[in-house]
Amino acid sequence: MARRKALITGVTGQDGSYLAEFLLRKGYEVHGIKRRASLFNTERIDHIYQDPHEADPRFLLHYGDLTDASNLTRILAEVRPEEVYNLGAMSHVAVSFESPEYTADVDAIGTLRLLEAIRFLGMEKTCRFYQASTSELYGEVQEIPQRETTPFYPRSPYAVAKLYAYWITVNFREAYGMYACNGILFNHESPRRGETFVTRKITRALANIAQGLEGCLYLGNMDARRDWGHARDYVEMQWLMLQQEEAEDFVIATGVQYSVREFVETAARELGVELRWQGQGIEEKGVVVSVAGDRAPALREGQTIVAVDPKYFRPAEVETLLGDPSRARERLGWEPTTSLAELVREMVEHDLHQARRHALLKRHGYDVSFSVE
Ligand code: NDP
Ligand code: GDR
Repeated sequence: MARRKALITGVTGQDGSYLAEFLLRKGYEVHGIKRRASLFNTERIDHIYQDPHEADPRFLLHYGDLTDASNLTRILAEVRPEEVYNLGAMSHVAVSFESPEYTADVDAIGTLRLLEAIRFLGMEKTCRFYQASTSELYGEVQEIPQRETTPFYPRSPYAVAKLYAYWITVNFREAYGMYACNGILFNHESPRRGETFVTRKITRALANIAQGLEGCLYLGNMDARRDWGHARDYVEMQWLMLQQEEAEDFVIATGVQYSVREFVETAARELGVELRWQGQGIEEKGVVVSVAGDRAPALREGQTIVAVDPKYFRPAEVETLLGDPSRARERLGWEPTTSLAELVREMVEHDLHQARRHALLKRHGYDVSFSVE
């Protein structure tokens, strides 16, 4: 029997890498679209890379871009996948205020390009389509918790672009009978999370500070509240959404929320560090109260290791997001398996391991440079 084929846009990203692993385990032939860059950008998928010269590879990469319709059409025509996962996006909310037009081109029109290519090739009845929709659609929340029926109110160029992508996916389902669905996923994180999203920024910076490689972690709005899950759990739901009898849109969330400040405290505790908050607003600081164990040898009582930098405030903020995953629980059997404490532990372990390696190299006179956001 022929192998099922899946095509993933955004395969080099956090979710793309977990989804590719998951689909390979399921026996799929997995095709991924990656952008050309001046450096390798495949760090997250190098461990599953297969040399195309080897016999019968099951993981294949294609150069492409969501801004390039002819390229998308050609790849789809060559691969003829049964499932397309559109995970590619300019996915950083703050950056979307700096590059709103590009964000719209990739996140909104890119989705249309992909759907039109499927239709143009006559594949709309044979190819199922997953759109990476987002809790950012709820923005200025109209109902707590947010579910599939909660009205949208996007608060950034990113969210507005994703709103278009959401509706064009629904429209292709209704207009052409295509199996196309939206996963409205709340924030999900992992050790593979991009370094400038707040969770990874926190675990990476605190690990570096604990090892004496950085001095202070600068953050924006620490009152923001998010419903954080683990990316590995969430990609399984992306696949399940494409295995139903009928295409439907689903919220995927844990149903529990925490503030950015609470995330910082939890990560610090993983390093054996207790923090006290001093000051308010842009004067707020996280000061070390005690250090236990051997994970933070560079830290001393009274040291300030967290501070606010207003440059990280957003022109319009999404203050609070909390999902209600009841529909996914009932119809997909969704149960979040990773608690926030477990998620933070895994991320801190990973970043501490890296920080210790850097610190060791530095002690032995090697130049270690890494970017600090
Ligand atoms: P990442 O930022 O980690 O990955 C984004 C991927 O999109 C990368 O592979 C990136 O390539 C690729 N990409 C960016 N621009 C283009 C382009 N012009 N053409 C083709 N590919 C492009 O995001 P995540 O993995 O975290 O998220 C996956 C998707 O899910 C995104 O669409 C995101 O908006 C959405 N989402 C994410 C949530 C989360 O909490 N993680 C929650 C809800 C939705 P490169 O590596 O070259 O930069
Ligand atoms: P978000 O994630 O905007 O929810 O989008 P991010 O981690 O960037 O921000 C979460 C909240 O933390 C606040 N914050 C900071 N954020 C960043 N990045 N850096 C900081 O220094 C900082 N300080 C405070 C933010 O203001 C915000 O309120 C993510 C992305 O993955 C999207 O692609 C996805 O659609 C949504 O999650 C669901």
